[in-house]
Amino acid sequence: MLSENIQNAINRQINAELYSSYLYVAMAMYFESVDMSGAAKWMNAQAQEELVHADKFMNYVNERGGRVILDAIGKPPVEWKSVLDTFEAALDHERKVSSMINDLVTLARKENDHMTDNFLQWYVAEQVEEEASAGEVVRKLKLIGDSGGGRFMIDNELGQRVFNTAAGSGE
Ligand code: OFO
Repeated sequence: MLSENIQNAINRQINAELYSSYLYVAMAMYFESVDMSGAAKWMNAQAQEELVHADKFMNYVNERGGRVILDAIGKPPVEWKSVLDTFEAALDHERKVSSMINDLVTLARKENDHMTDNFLQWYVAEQVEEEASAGEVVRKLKLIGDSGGGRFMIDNELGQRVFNTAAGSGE
């Protein structure tokens, strides 16, 4: 059985994962509006991964006999200044999510909840990937600068990303 504290904290995390998905769909729609369909595809794949993250938490709460309580999802921004600005915002967001996962681990350890601690380790590893993939795009965009040709190339490269259920679920 989950403690009330841990159940509440996981419910907040479920909301954060669903917001992440919503945020990345908003970024995808911004990219569509500036004719960056490859970057939009990258963001849509990321949005689907976030749904897997939320789903894994929901399954875990149910398995432990807890109750998932869904809250309202915040409104994401509509516009960003540039492609680089958007990916920097995605990286910042992932850093915030990593810090939330760290806080959850700290809480699980404080309460001696080894099952939750063990479950959360998947997310600890996943956050390394999340920060690395957004960070890699940020670095490339900084190298390319403002050139139209570079923008075309990176859009093409980002468009190669496909949603991978295995990567999203960690299996
Ligand atoms: Fe769920 O990892 Fe991104 O937010």
